[in-house]
Amino acid sequence: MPDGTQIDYNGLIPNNVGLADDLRVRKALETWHPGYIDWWKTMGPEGFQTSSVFLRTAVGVGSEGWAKFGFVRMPEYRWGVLLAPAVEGRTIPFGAHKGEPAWQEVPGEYRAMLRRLLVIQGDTEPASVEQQRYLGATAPSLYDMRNLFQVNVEEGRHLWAMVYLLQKYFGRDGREEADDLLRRRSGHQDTPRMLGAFNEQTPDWLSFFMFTFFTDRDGKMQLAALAQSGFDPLSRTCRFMLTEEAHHMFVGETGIARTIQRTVEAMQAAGIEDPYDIERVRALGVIDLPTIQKKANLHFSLTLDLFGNEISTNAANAFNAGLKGRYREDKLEDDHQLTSLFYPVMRPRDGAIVKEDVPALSALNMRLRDDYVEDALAGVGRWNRVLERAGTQFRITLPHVAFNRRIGEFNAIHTDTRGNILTDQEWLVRRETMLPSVSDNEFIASLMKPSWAPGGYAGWIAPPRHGIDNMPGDFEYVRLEN
Ligand code: BYC
Ligand code: FE
Ligand code: FE
Repeated sequence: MPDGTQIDYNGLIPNNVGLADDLRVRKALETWHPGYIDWWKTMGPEGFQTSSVFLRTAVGVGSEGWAKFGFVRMPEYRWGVLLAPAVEGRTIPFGAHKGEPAWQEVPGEYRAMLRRLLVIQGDTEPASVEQQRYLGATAPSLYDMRNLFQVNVEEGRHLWAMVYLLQKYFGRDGREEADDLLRRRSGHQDTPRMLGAFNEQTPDWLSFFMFTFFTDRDGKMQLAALAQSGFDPLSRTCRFMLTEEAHHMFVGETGIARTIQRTVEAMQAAGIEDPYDIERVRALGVIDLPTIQKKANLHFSLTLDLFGNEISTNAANAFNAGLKGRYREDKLEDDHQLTSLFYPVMRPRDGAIVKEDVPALSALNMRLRDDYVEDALAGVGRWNRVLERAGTQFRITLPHVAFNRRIGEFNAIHTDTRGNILTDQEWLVRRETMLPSVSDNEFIASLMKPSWAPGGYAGWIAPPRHGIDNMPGDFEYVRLEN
């Protein structure tokens, strides 16, 4: 038996959940496995299935040194089922069952609610792989290509994480949900992925970096809320997923920082001071700062929709049930039941945007979104330090939360990036000054030329400061030939 921190690599599916002795679940997962590999080969990174990629693989689940690096062909990656170690004597941290022992089995009364949360979480993971599948062909370096593939294989593993829970704890309908997770397709007309942002395109590397910065950060927040769950297997699963998630946001944050860096360097070398002198900046082969801002506006607003409605009985029910907590629930000081507390929610009222106190239980999506915005702002601040150091006045900002929204309180109104309400006509006129236009996207696409010499970088992005696993600058992170 594995002791909980060691991973058993002997079977088809690496794991630290004792699959060797759990015949029923092992069978179910081994039956699902070929369909997964088939999905990976057809919907995963296009054109690089036989390349050797310098990837990290988990070797343990403890906080120290859990990964090892080495060359792997992606279809041979050891996707496994990995849970963070159990916490002795853990109790349900919030909701109506607060203080009772954490559940090791699914509480019957909450079965449907829990299954829905697992399926929604599971659905986003393969969706992101599908969205990113063509990006290898335009990678700005082997370093970036490797990071893309690292993110992709780990999102694949996150799918395994949810499929394990479905198959272990939900029997037949869990198996059906697991099959459906391989059947839906990002952006497909008839069988789309479940949440809006996961049906959008990720057509270029600027989008990829924005996606990993903004949308993977929604992953972080949602996983952090689920890591508090009173259903202990979900909590343990999410706690380990969060250790992987940090790298995804690193890829996004540094990707954008390096893009900004390259732009300001090129502007300085050419003596261009006005960041809005877009034609001249673009002629240098770098992405002008206002276009970077527009991409941030787009991905931020798409991601805010993933938090659902600001006022939500689903969220209240999941909290009461002890299934989904708040961000850092265990660090918060209140009754963890929220029966008599209030929380301010922003909403449009009579042509203005106002804050109203509503019962805290019903405002949990809003609260998680607020925590998300704060977390994202810290990263934006680090982008701005690049601009500051370069001596330019330009700053990247996050648009108002009402901007460009499809879900929730603001879906019926248009605003500008500062939250001023616009008429439909004003919106149509100003839209392209705030969101990427067709020609902005065409310009970005024109820069997306592969740069695959070891140590080489496309002209629009600066090299990273450090290699992966301390590798030297000219390290060949992806061996393209088989
Ligand atoms: N699109 O009470 P409401 C990640 C639906 S990202 C379409 O407002 P609730 C990752 C909703 O389903 C993290 N539909 O919402 C990142 C409901 O429909 P039903 C993913 C939407 O349920 C990058 C109705 O509207 N994990 O891991 O409180 C790369 C009213 O619902 C949307 C999770 O999201 C939308 N945007 O909150 C890879 C965690 N929003 O049921 C991976 C699990 C709402 O009435 N999910 N609807 O038919 C949840 O906790 C919640 O379901 C949500 C929505 C936060 C998504
Ligand atoms: Fe994920
Ligand atoms: Fe992620």
